Amino acid sequence: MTVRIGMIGPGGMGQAHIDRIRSVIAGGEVVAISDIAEDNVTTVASTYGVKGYTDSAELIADPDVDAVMICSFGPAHEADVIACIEAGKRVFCEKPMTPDAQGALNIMDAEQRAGRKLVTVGFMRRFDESYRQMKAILDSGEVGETLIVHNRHRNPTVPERYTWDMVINDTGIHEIDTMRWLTGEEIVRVRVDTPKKTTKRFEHLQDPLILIMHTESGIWIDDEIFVNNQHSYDIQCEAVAETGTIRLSDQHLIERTGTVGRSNALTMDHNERFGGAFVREVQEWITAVARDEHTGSSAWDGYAAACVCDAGVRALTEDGEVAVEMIDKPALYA
Ligand code: ISE
Repeated sequence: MTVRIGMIGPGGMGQAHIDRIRSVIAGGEVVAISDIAEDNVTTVASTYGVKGYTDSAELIADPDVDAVMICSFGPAHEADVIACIEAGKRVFCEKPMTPDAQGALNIMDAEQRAGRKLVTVGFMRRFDESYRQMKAILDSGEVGETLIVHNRHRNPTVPERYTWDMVINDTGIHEIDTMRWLTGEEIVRVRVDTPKKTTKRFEHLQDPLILIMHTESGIWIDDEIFVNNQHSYDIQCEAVAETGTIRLSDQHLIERTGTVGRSNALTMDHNERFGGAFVREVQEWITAVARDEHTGSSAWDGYAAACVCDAGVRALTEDGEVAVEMIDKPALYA
């Protein structure tokens, strides 16, 4: 069976997914797109030869659409995810599922009314080979307990429409989810430290910043988030355990040697750095949809990350630590 996919919000990320589905992923076909920007609907629909809608509700209701991928702007996700659940269609929603916990609670309520898990959240780092190897070593117990994790999340630039809170709920959310997955623990307290600001970008941003997180058992995690470093998409992670330290290696594709010395090619783009992870996650989702099964991160993972984001956004404007508030896990997600 070929899974017929409708995509909401085919911007850069969405079109990268369409290209992957057309070139390297098996078992799926994008048959329709929707976008609130009419000119984008015309361009993307004609580029890929698919149906185009300006109203996402019409795409979700289209009988030719078996399942939906949502790649629109985070604040627009909630209504479309709930509409997919109510239509009984499986939905892959890019991160953040919702920028705040209330929206995520509304999605979990809809899924519980439906009585089954239909939502998969696009936390792609869980599918990255190097993170997976790191987790396998930590889970094996061969280096003892994990004590500390250091992260660095750097982007070349972000556009002016990137609001002050997105540092946490659009960028830091990657480490928030990855740390929950890597340690197998919830994050219970956060703090934000604010270094000297870069002059290279917009005044409305605190850039860089350090997000400090504590897990249930006391693992201490830091995350330097610097979204206007002017040079590269640079993701680093180092776990310090009792008898060993595991670190992602540099992710450059090539190393060049010449008259000016030896240098690495720097990645500028998350689609390049995490290309393999995106392919694996979307392939796994399409395969599961064809079997009418759930796979990947659930709405609970989207909710848990949003709760940490809410605390992190508060910590951006308050001194000291902020506790993460979460409901008990509903039975559907046990
Ligand atoms: C973007 O949405 C992503 O997901 C990137 O991985 C992240 O580095 C960037 O900061 C986000 O805005």
